[in-house]
Amino acid sequence: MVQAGENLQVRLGLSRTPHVTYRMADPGTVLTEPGTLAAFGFGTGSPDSDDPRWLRVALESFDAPAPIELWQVDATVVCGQQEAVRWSSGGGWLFAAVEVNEHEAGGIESAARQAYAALCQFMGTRDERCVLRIWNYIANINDGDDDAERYKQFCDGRAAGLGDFFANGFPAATAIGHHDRQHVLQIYLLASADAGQAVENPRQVSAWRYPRQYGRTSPGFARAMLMPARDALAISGTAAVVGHASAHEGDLEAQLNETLTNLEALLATADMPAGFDTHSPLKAYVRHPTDAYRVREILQQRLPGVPVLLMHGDVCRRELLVEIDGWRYS
Ligand code: 3EB
Repeated sequence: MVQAGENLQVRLGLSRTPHVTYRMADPGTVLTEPGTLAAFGFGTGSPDSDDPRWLRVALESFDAPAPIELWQVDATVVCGQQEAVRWSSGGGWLFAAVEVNEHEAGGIESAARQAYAALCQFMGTRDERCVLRIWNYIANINDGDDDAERYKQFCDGRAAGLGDFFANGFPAATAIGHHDRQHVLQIYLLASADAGQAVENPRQVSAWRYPRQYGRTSPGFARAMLMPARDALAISGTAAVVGHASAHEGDLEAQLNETLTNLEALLATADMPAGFDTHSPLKAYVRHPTDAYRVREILQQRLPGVPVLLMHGDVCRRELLVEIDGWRYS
């Protein structure tokens, strides 16, 4: 039987958002399941695979063993590699990933420029033109001071590589640091043949309007992206930023509370139901491993039953101790 919702989506030609879940499994198993668009392992201990849909993210998880993250669509998936870009597509959805070794590129700024230029060039060959969501994982993101901080160099290179690619609006994004000794910049995205709707947080200054004190090049990202079929909200990396300022310096619990308030503001702005549920996977990036237990405890209490993957990750502002991103399905 065809449900009303599916029927509507068929009529409008908008495909249902990929189903994102965490699961204890091997890449070999999940990659043979029909409809697997992408699968992610976390940490240097996670398995490797040559399949273009598999990405081993350099961030370590505090969950041991860590589950795999799975993106699944209701369609046949094809995949391949085109120069530096690994990709897969199905049902109007596109996954694309690029990894650039900083050493070979000549530093973080040129790695970011090369990576984004490669992604833009690849996107020009595709029908799935609408980039809805991007993830950026960067080694030692806070090394260097002021304008020389690596995150700021990354922002410069990203903007240079993109040119005017996002002139019509930025996708939702995450940019998080890790401590892998190999400095490989990892970037991956989800795109669609159909446009989504960017969502800003009324409690926050839009990132592309951040004042000069946060860097020469404002980060280009939307706070969240409503998916084309309006069946899910992709939530950008969200931290204790109010206005443009970092709030509650040095206070983990207050930062986490402020972050949760920001997440609720995004849901309300997007007309999504309040709160998170058992189908809405989140990630919490925690700067100090010694804070992981406390973050888990608070999130279990505040978001009962919600799948939260706890990651060791550095937020791009040194004073921020925790950041959350993820999905809210309606
Ligand atoms: C913030 O609110 C935190 O540079 O792409 C969050 C999400 C942050 C994405 C990015 C940065 C980015 O400003 C930092």
